Amino acid sequence: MSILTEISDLLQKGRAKQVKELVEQALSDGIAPKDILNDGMISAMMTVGQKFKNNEVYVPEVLIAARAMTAGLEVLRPALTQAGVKPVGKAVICTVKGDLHDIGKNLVKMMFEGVGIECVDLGVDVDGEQIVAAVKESGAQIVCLSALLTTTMMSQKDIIEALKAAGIRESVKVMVGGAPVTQSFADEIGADAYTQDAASAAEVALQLLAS
Ligand code: B1M
Repeated sequence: MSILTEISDLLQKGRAKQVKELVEQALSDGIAPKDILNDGMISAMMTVGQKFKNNEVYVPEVLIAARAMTAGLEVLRPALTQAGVKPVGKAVICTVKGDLHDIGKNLVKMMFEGVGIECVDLGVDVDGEQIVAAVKESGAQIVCLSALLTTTMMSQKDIIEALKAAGIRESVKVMVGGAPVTQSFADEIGADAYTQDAASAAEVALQLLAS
């Protein structure tokens, strides 16, 4: 069994300690961090999601798999975020109101930090009022909104409306993402950018900062 298959297998079983150790080993074997992330970890979470959908596993199993993913991500963090990158901008980042999924949001944050974008991380279940206050306080140029549930996607729109109501919509670029979000939804709610994954989000954020 390849080490990436082993990581995937252990992650699905929620074995956080072993996932951590194997991610360390994979890095010291010279496997590219993005391959560990995509082929060992994200694909494993997709499998867990599919099993959850089919009622083959339930919330507790999903939760322990998520914990194992978080443990593995912590080991990957230094490899994904090169130390000493000069700050090029600032982003306020969160998972939106009603939504507690934070793995994708944390990944976006890591990728942003990796290209030198400082992040004000508001965590999960965040509403427009909190975003408006954080943008005013931090002077961030980008707002990054993650939503994983079809029922919380509209919270992204609510936050854009809150930015408009506060008169600061034009001072920030709003980026949206998360599994159910699409380019057409992003267009519909008036976001400035949508990307499917965290690495492209960082690339697009750099373009937005440069424009
Ligand atoms: Co939940 N969950 N969950 N869950 N969960 C999903 C999302 C689901 C698709 C599972 C399924 O049915 N197949 C389903 C949603 C269905 C829907 O709305 N269509 C679901 C459900 C139903 C629920 C509950 C309602 C279950 C319940 O209680 N009955 C509940 C809701 C709680 C709440 O939020 N209010 C719930 C709870 C949970 C746990 C707490 C157990 C746990 C979350 C733990 C945590 O995050 N700390 C959990 C998990 C882990 C999942 C799955 C299995 C995995 C999500 C994940 O972390 N993926 C998920 C199934 C799936 O997604 N296939 C599922 C890995 C992560 C790297 O991917 O976050 O998509 P993702 O991020 C990607 C991209 O989307 C993108 O970048 C990343 C890749 O590079 N991205 C962005 C994300 N944000 C971005 C922002 C950007 C740009 C890109 O710019 C701003």
